[in-house]
Amino acid sequence: MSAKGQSEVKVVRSTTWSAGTGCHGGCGVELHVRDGRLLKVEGIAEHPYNLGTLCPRALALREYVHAPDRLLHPLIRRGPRGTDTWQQATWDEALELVEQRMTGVRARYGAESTLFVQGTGRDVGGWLVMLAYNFGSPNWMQSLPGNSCYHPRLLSMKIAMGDYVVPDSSQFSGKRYDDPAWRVPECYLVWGQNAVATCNDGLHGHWIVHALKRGSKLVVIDPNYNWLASRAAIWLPVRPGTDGALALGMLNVIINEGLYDKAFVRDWTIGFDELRTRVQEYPLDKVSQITWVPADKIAAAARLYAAGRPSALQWGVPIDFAPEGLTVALAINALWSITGNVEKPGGMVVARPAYGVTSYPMSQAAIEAMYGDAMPREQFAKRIGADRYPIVRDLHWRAQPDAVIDQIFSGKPYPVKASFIAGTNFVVGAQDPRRWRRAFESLEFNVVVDLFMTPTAMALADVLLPSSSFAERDGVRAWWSPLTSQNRALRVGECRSDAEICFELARRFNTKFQYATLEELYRFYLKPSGIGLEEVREKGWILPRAGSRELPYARHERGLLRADGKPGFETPSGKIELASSRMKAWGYDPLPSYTEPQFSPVSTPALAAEYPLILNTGSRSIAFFHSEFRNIPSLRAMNPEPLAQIHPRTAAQYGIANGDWVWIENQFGRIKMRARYSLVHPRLVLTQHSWFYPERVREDADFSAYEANGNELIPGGLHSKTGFGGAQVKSLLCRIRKVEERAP
Ligand SMILES: Nc1nc2c(c(=O)[nH]1)N[C@H]1C(S)=C(S)[C@@H](COP(=O)(O)OP(=O)(O)OC[C@H]3O[C@@H](n4cnc5c(=O)[nH]c(N)nc54)[C@H](O)[C@@H]3O)O[C@H]1N2
Ligand SMILES: Nc1nc2c(c(=O)[nH]1)N[C@H]1C(S)=C(S)[C@@H](COP(=O)(O)OP(=O)(O)OC[C@H]3O[C@@H](n4cnc5c(=O)[nH]c(N)nc54)[C@H](O)[C@@H]3O)O[C@H]1N2
Ligand SMILES: [Mo]
Repeated sequence: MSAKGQSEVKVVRSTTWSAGTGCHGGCGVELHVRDGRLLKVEGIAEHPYNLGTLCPRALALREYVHAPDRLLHPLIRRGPRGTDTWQQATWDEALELVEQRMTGVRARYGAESTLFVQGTGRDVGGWLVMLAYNFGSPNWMQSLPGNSCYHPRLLSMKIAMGDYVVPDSSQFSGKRYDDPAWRVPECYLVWGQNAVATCNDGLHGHWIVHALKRGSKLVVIDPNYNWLASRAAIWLPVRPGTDGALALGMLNVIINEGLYDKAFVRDWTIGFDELRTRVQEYPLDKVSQITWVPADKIAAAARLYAAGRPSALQWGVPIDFAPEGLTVALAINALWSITGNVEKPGGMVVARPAYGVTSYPMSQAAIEAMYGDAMPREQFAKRIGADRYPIVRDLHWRAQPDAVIDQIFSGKPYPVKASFIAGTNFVVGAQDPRRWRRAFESLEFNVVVDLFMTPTAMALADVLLPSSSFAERDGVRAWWSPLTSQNRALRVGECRSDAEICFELARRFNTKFQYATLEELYRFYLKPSGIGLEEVREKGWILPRAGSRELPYARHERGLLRADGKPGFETPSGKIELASSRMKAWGYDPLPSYTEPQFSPVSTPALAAEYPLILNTGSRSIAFFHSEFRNIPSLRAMNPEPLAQIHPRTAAQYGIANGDWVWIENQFGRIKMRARYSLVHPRLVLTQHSWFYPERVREDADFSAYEANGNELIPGGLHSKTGFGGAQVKSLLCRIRKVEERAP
């Protein structure tokens, strides 16, 4: 106690993740708490990931953690779904009910009839897998058509290169930019990513800014003149959805002008001749016509990128959303491969979970090692979509979302009857959200786990369980590097982490579950690292040790990438496959190609006459993470209303002033947003996504889920023929007009 009778301030070091910031990075933070209240959050200056910086969401954590509308207790629905009729319950009552209802469904229809649904990569995924497998269901899934977030890019790398690569920003070294082995990328190509606001998957957005400060020349491929575009040496304002053609056009220039790395292509790739033949179908005049980017600009960008020794490339989710997103991603793999930028300092380096630590068992052997005989091979094979998509069958360990929605309605080949939904608000965030809602409304029983009352919880939950923020969680995080720890600084209400909730249920569902405590499970995860839980907690973050095989550069030459220890890549041929043997075996085109968006001035000219503008939904705001944070006052103040960016010239044409409310409409519906002048491509309307009004969620008939939500304008089920990519949320059509206020 201090002199004033207040307790001392306790400072707890932890790592950001969900819930509380969302994002896919892991920033080091100090959480200052007193008497069970979070006072403030500060970035840790010496943390190798964020180097002390924090985003507005992390800085607003105090408001988030102590938000007056947080769910503090388990709730059981007493009235019909869709009504605000809840009864507070104890954890025992709530979990008892979940156990009873879900085991009932399991006994009647089989475990596979229950879905385990997550959104993006939060501190939920590993726990949901654990719960699904120990319940006996192979059906865990992401709530996004075509798995169109990162999975197409990840799979493209797995297929072409056998590993995932990321730009080398010296993140594997404690010395960071002072590490003498690291090189500044001469060219940094940012392809469809607003990285400074979105900090994606193991890349802190500011690392790109650091490279620019050190002299990297920037190429930006983006239809919006965003912050990075304004700093670019070359900016290519591409027509949304046509990135596949652009990549093939750039490959055409690099190959035909002989700008590729001949030694690397000869020694480490296969399929170059086929690729050379294929890119002849994409001469620049044709590519320019498709993409709306002048041919000389495309050529200049290709030359600058190919000349870089090294060049780095960071890409964003629009690539996944493109029609046939997987093949677009394959074309971009070919770009960094033929220019010899793989496993080079300042180029693209292989990233794996830190020290092999992962909560995702990605092989039958790994499942057995983690969870015994909970998920036998025959049961695993029942994954929804495995019969339709060979990649789901052979490579991807989840159910395919579009196949799931179809199967809910058809009941074939087996019925779907219940769901456990954690960390997703798909009644807002999924494309054609009404169809997703109808699908889950038809199930017998739904559990939702969230921190707040969302449209998804209102519409669907029979039991609603209160989750915690990362400040209330203990854990270990190994999303590439470094290996980090999360340390609980406080508890709020009766909230529990997803780990705690799923762990308790897994024990109830599987009588043979072999872990007595969560700590035991963490120790199991850490086994491959040889690092103890105490050590991770004490140090906070652990980078790869000197001499470790996790350190990047030329690992393919040293036999450090393949399981058999031979030089090369973990692909069937041991080389980077520019023409993919696996794609061919699955019956797909082994080479990248271009597919036009389904609704576009080219595919549907008559429709485009009626809806002359390109509708692009989902540009991220730094204040929000998808549908989250609109209930947090300081963040909402940054972006109080849903915004649609439009070029001033285009706005003038429709009599729209900056800040006017506008209707955005197309053949699927209409939404209302505020027009915001910006330097987007003049034929574009660029909207935010997943808007709802938390302040009206309990009152409005539709929980305000549709009024300003771009997903209302997007058909469900759009996806690539591989099952990966193609939700096309960024390349539809629309028109726009001012909302005429009626006289009072
Ligand atoms: N603050 C914040 N951060 C986030 C999120 C969030 O909601 N808020 N969401 C997280 C998630 S799950 C994801 S997937 C990532 C996504 O983050 P990003 O990959 O950055 O995705 P977007 O913001 O959708 O778009 C990035 C840029 O692509 C441009 N663009 C739009 N359409 C196209 C196109 O067809 N081609 C090209 N080349 N460019 C296009 C947009 O103008 C924008 O500048 O962000 C993560 N981080
Ligand atoms: N039109 C359009 N739609 C899009 C996109 C787009 O660009 N345009 N982007 C898409 C993309 S890339 C993605 S990944 C999806 C994302 O979609 P989702 O991942 O479903 O994101 P949200 O809709 O915000 O729902 C997340 C919910 O989880 C809760 N939550 C946060 N952290 C935790 C946690 O740790 N535990 C639990 N139990 N709950 C938590 C939040 O309160 C929130 O209600 O949206 C997609 N939707
Ligand atoms: Mo995403």
